Amino acid sequence: MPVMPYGACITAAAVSRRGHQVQMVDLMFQRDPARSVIRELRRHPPHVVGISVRNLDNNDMFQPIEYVSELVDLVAVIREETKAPVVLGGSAVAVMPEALLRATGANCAVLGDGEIVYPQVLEALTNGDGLGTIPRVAWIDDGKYRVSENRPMPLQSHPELLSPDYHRWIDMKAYSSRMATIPLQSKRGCPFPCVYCTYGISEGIDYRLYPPENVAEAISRLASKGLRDIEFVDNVFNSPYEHALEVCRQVALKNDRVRLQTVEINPQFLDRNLLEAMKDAGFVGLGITAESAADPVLDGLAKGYNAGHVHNAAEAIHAADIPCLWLFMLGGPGETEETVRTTVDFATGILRPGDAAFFNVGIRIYPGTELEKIARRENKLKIEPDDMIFPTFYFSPDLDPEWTLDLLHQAARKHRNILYSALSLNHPFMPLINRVASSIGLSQPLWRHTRTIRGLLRFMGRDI
Ligand code: B12
Repeated sequence: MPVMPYGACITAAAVSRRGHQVQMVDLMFQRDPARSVIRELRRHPPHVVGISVRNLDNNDMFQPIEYVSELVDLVAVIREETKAPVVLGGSAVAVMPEALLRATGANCAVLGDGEIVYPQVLEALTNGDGLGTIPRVAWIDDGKYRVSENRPMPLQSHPELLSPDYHRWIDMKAYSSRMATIPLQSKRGCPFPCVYCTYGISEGIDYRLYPPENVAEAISRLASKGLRDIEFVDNVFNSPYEHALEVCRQVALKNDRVRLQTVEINPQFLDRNLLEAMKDAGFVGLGITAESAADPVLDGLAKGYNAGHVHNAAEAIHAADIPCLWLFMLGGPGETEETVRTTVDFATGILRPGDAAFFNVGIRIYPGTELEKIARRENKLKIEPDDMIFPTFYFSPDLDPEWTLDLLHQAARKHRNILYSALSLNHPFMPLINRVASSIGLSQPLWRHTRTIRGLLRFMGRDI
C-alpha cells in the first residue's frame, strides 16, 4: 500500500506558514521521477530543495531492494538543474544521516522534527549563517561529519501540523484509490530498548505527547474533508496506556464516524478496558507487533514482555471482537527451530477468519543499535557502519533460513490468512490488489480480506 508523505506534508505546511513559497512534488506515482523533478524545477526555480526520504530499502532479507541508488541519481539530476542547496529529511535520514549525506553529496540533513528545524535551516541558508546553532542538523565539512546539538523539541500542536491540508500538497485521489490510510500521530518518541530498533534514535527516547483533545480535533478536521480511514502511526499506540485511553475517549466524544487503525500495538499494555475504548472511538482493526510468542526470543529482542503477555493480549482481543493483524519477526537473537514452532503454532491457533498474521523473516540491522553490537560480537557483521546503508540483516546462528521459510510456506498453504515477507512483500500483484479492492469498495483494513483475496488468487493459479 502506498504510504502518504505525512512528514513531508507537515514540513511543507510549517515552512509555508512562515511565509515561504512551497512547491511539493510527490514522486510516489510518477513513472519517470527524474523528468517530473526537472519539469518542476524549471517551472518553479527554487532557492532550496528539500527531499523527504522515507525508506532505505524494502526490509526483505530474501529479496532485498535498496532505494538509496535512486536517491543518489535524483540528487544528481537536481544538481544539474539548479545551484540551490539540497536538504535531506525524513525517517530514513534520521536512521543513517552520515551515510546518506556522503552518498548523495547533499548540503545538509535534518534529523529532527522538520516542522521545527527546516524553517530555521531555510533562514540560515538564506542569510548565509552557519547551521551549527540549529538543533539536529548534520552536514559534511571538509570531509568530516558534523552534527549540531540535540535539544528537546516541544511538539507543535497547531492543527495544520498535526493533520496537514493534504489536498493542498498531494494527489489525494491517487492515494485513496489505492487503499492508502491517512496517517496521524498522537505522540513522538519511544522509550523501549528493543535491540533492533531505531525509533529512539530518530524520535528520541522521551515521550512527547499531543494533547488528546488536539488529536481528536485533528481527526474531526480530516473527517470534515471526507478522510475517514485514519491510521495512527505512533511508534507504539498503546503506551503510555492512559494517554491512549484518553485519545480514544476524546475521539469517541466527537463521534465523527471515522474508521481507525494502527499496526503499532504492544501486547503488554492491552486489556479489555482499552479495547472497548478503541472500539468506541471507531477502531476497525489493529495490528499487534508481538514479534514472537517464545520467551527466549522476546528476551533476546529485549521486548520487555513475555509470552504470557502475548497470550493475554490474544484473549482480550477475542473478547473485544476487533479484527487483528498479528506481526511477528523470526530469526532474532535466541531464535531456534523450537521457538519458531512455538510462535507459528501460536499464530495458527489464534487466527479468526477476519484476522491475519504476517511474519517478517530476518531483521534489518541499523548502526547504533544493540543488534549491531550483537552481530559484531557473533562475527556476523564485518562491514563499516556507513556500508550498512545497503540492506544488512541479522539471522540467528541457531536457525536455518531455508528451514524457516519452508515451515512458513507449509503454514501459509494450510492457513490462507498467514503471510510472510518472502511470499507477499514484493508480489507483483500487490498494487493491482489495492486498486481492485478500492474500486469494488472493500472496507479497510485490507488485511481483513486476506483469506478471500488469497482464495481468489489460488483459484486463478497464483498464490500470494
Ligand atoms: C507507521 C510506520 C509504518 C506504517 C505506515 C502507515 C501509514 N499509513 O503511513 C506501515 C506499517 C504501513 C509501515 C510500512 C513500512 N515501513 Co514503516 N514506519 C512507520 C513509522 C513507525 C512511523 C512513520 C511515520 O509516519 N512517522 C510520522 C511522521 C510525521 O514522521 P516522519 O515521516 O519521520 O517525518 C518527520 C521527519 O522525518 C521530518 N521530515 C520528513 N520529511 C521531511 C522532508 C524535509 C525536507 C525535511 C527537512 C524534514 C522532513 O519532519 C517530519 C515531521 O516532524 C517509522 C518509524 C519512525 N518512527 O519514523 C517506520 C519506518 C519509516 N518504516 C520502515 C520500513 C522499513 C517500512 C517497510 C519497508 C516495512 C516492510 N517490511 O514492509 C514498509 C514500507 C511501506 C511503504 N509503502 O513505504 C523504516 C524505514 C527505514 C528503512 N529500512 O528503509 C522505518 C524508519 C522504521 C525502521 N527504523 O525500521 N511503516
